[in-house]
Amino acid sequence: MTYETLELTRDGAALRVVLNRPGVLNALSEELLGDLRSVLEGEAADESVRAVLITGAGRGFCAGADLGSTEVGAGIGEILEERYNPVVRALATLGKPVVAGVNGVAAGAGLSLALACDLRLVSSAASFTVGFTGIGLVMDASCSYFLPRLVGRGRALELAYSGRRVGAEEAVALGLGEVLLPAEGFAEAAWEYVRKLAAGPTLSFALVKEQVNASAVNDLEGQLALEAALQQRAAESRDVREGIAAFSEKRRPAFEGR
Ligand code: T3D
Repeated sequence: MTYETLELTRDGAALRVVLNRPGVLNALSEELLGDLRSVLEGEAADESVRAVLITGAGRGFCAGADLGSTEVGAGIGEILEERYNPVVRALATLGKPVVAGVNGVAAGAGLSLALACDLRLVSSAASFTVGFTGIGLVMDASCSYFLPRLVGRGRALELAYSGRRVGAEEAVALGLGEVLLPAEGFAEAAWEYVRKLAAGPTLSFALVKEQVNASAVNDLEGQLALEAALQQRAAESRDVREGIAAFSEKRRPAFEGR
């Protein structure tokens, strides 16, 4: 399927989704959010796709809600439930690695999208701002969930109160992003990173993601029980047999993702 607001590229088992409204730093229109939901629930969910990269066209990653087309006021709660939250749920629960390639500024709900991905590759040209408070709103689209978990309570509040724009190096030091890459060649390096993930043991990755998601709410007993159950499933996979055979034969494993 083709989309007006997104550009999709497939290379083997890797899928790249480019937010494609560069004139407004890829701000989130109703159409873009609908398209993104459709891709996450459709193309990206297909089992032939084993890793997903989400990045932005032009000099921005995503500047949050499109303030040109959105009327912020009564009804915003419904808009969040209908347009934003399904996208966040899909990102956070898709059973494969979902990587944000933060090529430029990530603001407001654009920051939320980046934080809801499994990990963030950060271009040295990127920057991050909580944004919401700059226009008198509160964090939404999962920012209030992921931000304190990634950077800690005090830092989350400092970033939200100040609304300051954090550069790439500080962002990675704070935990807003995980891998810092040079701006020059960023698009290709990010794509290469995700293509490698797509050749990995996808079922194992999916189960690890489930473990990490559950660890946000489980106590130790709950997590130990989950580990035992999920390890049982992983141990019965074809990829485990291949991983162990490759280790014994001193070669690189050829994982199938199941
Ligand atoms: O109903 C709902 O959907 C509610 C949901 C709300 C969730 C939210 O996300 S609230 C937060 C919304 N986002 C913001 O408040 C951020 C607004 N943008 C900025 O603060 C700045 O643009 C940035 C810090 C992101 C980047 O600054 P800079 O100096 O690098 O770029 P710029 O010159 O400000 O922006 C470039 C263009 O993009 C400019 O257009 P122009 O003048 O060249 O024609 C600017 O108007 C446009 N743009 C930037 N952000 C948005 C936008 N257009 C629409 N919506 C935007 N969010």
